[in-house]
Amino acid sequence: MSPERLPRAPATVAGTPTHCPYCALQCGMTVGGSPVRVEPRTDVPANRGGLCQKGWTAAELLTVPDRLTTPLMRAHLGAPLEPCTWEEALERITAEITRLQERHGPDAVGVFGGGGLTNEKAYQLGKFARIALRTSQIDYNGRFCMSSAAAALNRAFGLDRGLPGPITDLARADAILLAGGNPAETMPPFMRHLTQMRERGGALIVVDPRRTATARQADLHLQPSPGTDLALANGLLHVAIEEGFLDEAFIAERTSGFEAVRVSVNAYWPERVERITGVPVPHQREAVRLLGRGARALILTARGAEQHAHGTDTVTAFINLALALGLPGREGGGYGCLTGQGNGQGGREHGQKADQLPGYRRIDDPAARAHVAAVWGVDPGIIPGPGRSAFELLEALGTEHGPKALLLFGSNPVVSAPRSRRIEERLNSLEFLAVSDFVLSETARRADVVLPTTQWAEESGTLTNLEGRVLRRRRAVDPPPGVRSDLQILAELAGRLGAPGTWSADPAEVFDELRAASAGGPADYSGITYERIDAEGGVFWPCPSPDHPGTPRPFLERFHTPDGRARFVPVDYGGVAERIDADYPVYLTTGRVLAHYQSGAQTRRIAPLVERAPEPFAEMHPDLAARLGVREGALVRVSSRRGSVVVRACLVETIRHDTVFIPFHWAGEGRANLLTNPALDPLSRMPEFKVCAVRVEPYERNGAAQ
Ligand SMILES: Nc1nc2c(c(=O)[nH]1)N[C@H]1C(S)=C(S)[C@@H](COP(=O)(O)OP(=O)(O)OC[C@H]3O[C@@H](n4cnc5c(=O)[nH]c(N)nc54)[C@H](O)[C@@H]3O)O[C@H]1N2
Ligand SMILES: Nc1nc2c(c(=O)[nH]1)N[C@H]1C(S)=C(S)[C@@H](COP(=O)(O)OP(=O)(O)OC[C@H]3O[C@@H](n4cnc5c(=O)[nH]c(N)nc54)[C@H](O)[C@@H]3O)O[C@H]1N2
Ligand code: SF4
Ligand SMILES: [Mo]
Repeated sequence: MSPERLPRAPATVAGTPTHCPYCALQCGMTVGGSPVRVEPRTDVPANRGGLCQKGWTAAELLTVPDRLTTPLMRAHLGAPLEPCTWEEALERITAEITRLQERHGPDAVGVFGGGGLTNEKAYQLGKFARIALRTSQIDYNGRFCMSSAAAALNRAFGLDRGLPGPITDLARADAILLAGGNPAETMPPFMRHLTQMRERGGALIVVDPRRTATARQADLHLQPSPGTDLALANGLLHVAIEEGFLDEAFIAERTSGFEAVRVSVNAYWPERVERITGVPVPHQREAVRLLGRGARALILTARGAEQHAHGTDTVTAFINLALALGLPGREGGGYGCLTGQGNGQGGREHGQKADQLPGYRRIDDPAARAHVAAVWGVDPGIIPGPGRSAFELLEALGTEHGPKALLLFGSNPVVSAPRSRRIEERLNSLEFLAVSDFVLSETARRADVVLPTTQWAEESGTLTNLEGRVLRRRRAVDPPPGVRSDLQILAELAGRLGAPGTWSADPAEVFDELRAASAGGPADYSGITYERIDAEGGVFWPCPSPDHPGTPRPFLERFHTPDGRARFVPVDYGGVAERIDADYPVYLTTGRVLAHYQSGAQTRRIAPLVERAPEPFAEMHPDLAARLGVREGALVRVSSRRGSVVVRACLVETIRHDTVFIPFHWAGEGRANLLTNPALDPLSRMPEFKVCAVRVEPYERNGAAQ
């Protein structure tokens, strides 16, 4: 069913204004009625009355038949998960933590969080790890999401903010280049901002190995081979220099380091870039002219360009281009990344990252430690140092020097982590796993204790959307009896563990503490209150005091580096981590479809979404399929050096001949992450989800071709 054909709710659902449970667009919706329904809000700029099919069906998430409403526990290894009381579940967790930490030290317990958690939960989870568990071993799924853009933004601008300004700026742009994003499926209401821009004469350039629904709406589609964006971006800068599009005044006044970049892109002449990327020279020149001709242009990246073993350098190459054209100095222009999860932005600011304290502070900075310790009421000496990044943490589980127990909130790594068979083995080797979730995800299924938690419309808190705007999630319905919020769970466990400090389960109180902890840090929330968010329709961080208006466009006047200048950084293309060869002759890339969200734990439980996208598939070009002897709809086996999957072939003219695409939303034999390559970016520790080498064969059962 298309989103348009879904029944429209009556004009007004009397209910509570809140936001969608899923992606970073955080579309405004009203939740209410009986049975509970959702309806789009028109007062939220991001969606102005629009929702995608996931949003329209979000109310069904509240009543999925297998909703968890009682804690579950396994009596011993191999025993089934069985209902238990909260007292039993929390006591067991406390006992296991105590036992393992006594034997192996504080780092024996790890914590894994998620970018869908509210700011309050993310903050409390980081605090819980550091001073209730005293473990350094905490990280979260955002490492798999925006970490490369975050690392590149910090390096160039000194601050990691998704979009450089309000989303309504997009409609006023003269040109937008979007590298590796497919918002027509991943954030459908976002498209109206791009459409408005085009209606006003602005040009849309999309860079994607597939001619996606987004690329089809573009004025220019560049279709590079996966993993070659860095060479393309360097090439575009080469052309921009050659054709005289540099903003010399901006470069001189607001940046440093351009000379080294100018020299480094000498080697990226258009014909060479065409050979590397497959993007024809005239398309390269056209892209530069569209970007260079207007005053306000934006360069945006999303996961397609970022989820690479050289993701940070790739984003840096696009930032170099934006800086050379002077875009960040113009209102409505600049560089931005599309954040992904509901709280993709806020979730990366308040301390669930391995190297971070709240307010985007560094955990190895003595002044930051002293400030946060004072807010927490502890000695700075008890706060551990930096821990392992997400994939490295998961990979270390159950090993000699790794954590023996894991507490997991808001992620489903059995489906979403790269090389997921290995991660499954690591999870199985743990002495103890506890998962908080509202459904029995593939990861929760493996836990020793499962805690049933409240979900979006049953709780309140704040989330920071892709614009950097802090929004209120409001409680619209009562949670089912028996479930508790993540904040309640953390407060209970902290009490049982004898943790220092105060542990409120009230989001408003936790937010006030977060404000104090973030004060003076790069992501300063201290001037933001629930009341202000309500009155102002959200507040943009940084917002350092109650009378500060918030910061919609943080880079317009100066950058957040010590000298206030943006830094050019020369970057070189070194190829993808795993090249195609005779054994694995095709590139695999992975990503998303409209109907499903992430690991699918939520959306695979909602009938209209399952109906729209029932099973995994491999998109491939008919010419490739013909060479392989594969027919439309036939089963194929796709194998990499790490594993193989069996999925249905879906033949489309819109993909490159050398590439197949498999969405990652499904578990079991069609799990894309059985194939993916966990080669990590040296700076961001992002895995190379977006390209690896595979072999595709017709799937033969009992010797007979299907
Ligand atoms: N329906 C839906 N929406 C979502 C989500 C979801 O799971 N489902 N998840 C949310 C989250 S957390 C995120 S992070 C965002 C992600 O949002 P997007 O980044 O838009 O999503 P993806 O499908 O992962 O990747 C986008 C595109 O990158 C292309 N691509 C693959 N390899 C390359 C490459 O090497 N270079 C370039 N230039 N492009 C490449 C793919 O063909 C794909 O079309 O979506 C959010 N919204
Ligand atoms: N091959 C491939 N793999 C990828 C990607 C890709 O493009 N390709 N993309 C990566 C990206 S960008 C991302 S963001 C990750 C996401 O992948 P995951 O981290 O697995 O994300 P979700 O499926 O959203 O998992 C969230 C889980 O937490 C639960 N949950 C939701 N809200 C809450 C809450 O408030 N509290 C608690 N306790 N639980 C909650 C949900 O029910 C669900 O089970 O996947 C990554 N994996
Ligand atoms: S675009 Fe994102 S926030 Fe908006 S309705 Fe869809 S999933 Fe929800
Ligand atoms: Mo993401």
